[in-house]
Amino acid sequence: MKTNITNTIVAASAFLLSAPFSHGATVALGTSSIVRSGSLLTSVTVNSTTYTSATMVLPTISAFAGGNSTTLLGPDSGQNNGTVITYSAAQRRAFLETDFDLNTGIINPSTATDGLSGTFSTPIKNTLGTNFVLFEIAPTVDQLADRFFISFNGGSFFEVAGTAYGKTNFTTNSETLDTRNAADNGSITAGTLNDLLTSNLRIQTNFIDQSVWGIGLDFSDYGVAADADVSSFTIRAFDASNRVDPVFIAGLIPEPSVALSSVLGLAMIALRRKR
Ligand SMILES: [Ca+2]
Ligand SMILES: [Ca+2]
Ligand SMILES: [Ca+2]
Ligand SMILES: [Ca+2]
Repeated sequence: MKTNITNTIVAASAFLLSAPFSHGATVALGTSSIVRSGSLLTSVTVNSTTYTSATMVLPTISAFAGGNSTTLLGPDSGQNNGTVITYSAAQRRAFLETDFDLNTGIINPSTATDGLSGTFSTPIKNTLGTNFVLFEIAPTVDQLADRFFISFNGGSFFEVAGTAYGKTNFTTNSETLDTRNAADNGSITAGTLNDLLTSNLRIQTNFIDQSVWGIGLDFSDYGVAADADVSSFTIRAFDASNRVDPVFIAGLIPEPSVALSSVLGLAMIALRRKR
């Protein structure tokens, strides 16, 4: 009996000590993990740490190859399918590079190894725990978010499972845009980033109400050494039925308090083990 109680206390202590500092696993970012104002993401909370625009680094998109012609998710313009939309290259880039808007994204990359690549102007250090977040859209009714492959710093590709996401409480109010040929008489698949940024655009579907799902990744699970800097990533579609649709991607800059609490947590665990 005494042993059972002791075991229980030891197990409970280990849980309490490890839970706030847990790391090394993929984190589902659901409703309780985000704060937003309408469609705009205000903060993301991972492992008890809250990240804001001050501590999230959005990527600069460096390469793209579409899996089909529908590769931009824009805010609802209120216009019909087939309407011409004129977005500048900067406006298209903003969908993933600068806005915190869950209604916009660069979607449906191909299965090619340069599907959707980005760089971080400030390298993201692989500190303990989650380092990278991604939000994508999936149909609201009983569908999982898209699984995909990801590589950091040009390393090996790893699968991220569709079951690993959390479902947020946000549903998009967006429209999808098709890239079109120069004569604007047919849709084309954007084979390059330049195609994506400069092709003619028309509304493909004028109302997309899909759930936004979020996931947090720990670089350590993807072949990155502890404390190494990550300056680039590449995402590619899992297959033609699973083409991920990112609406927000960011690297996380640890706040000083995070590093300190992690160190304190490890120190406490070490002390317990010594006893
Ligand atoms: Ca966006
Ligand atoms: Ca990490
Ligand atoms: Ca999707
Ligand atoms: Ca898709």
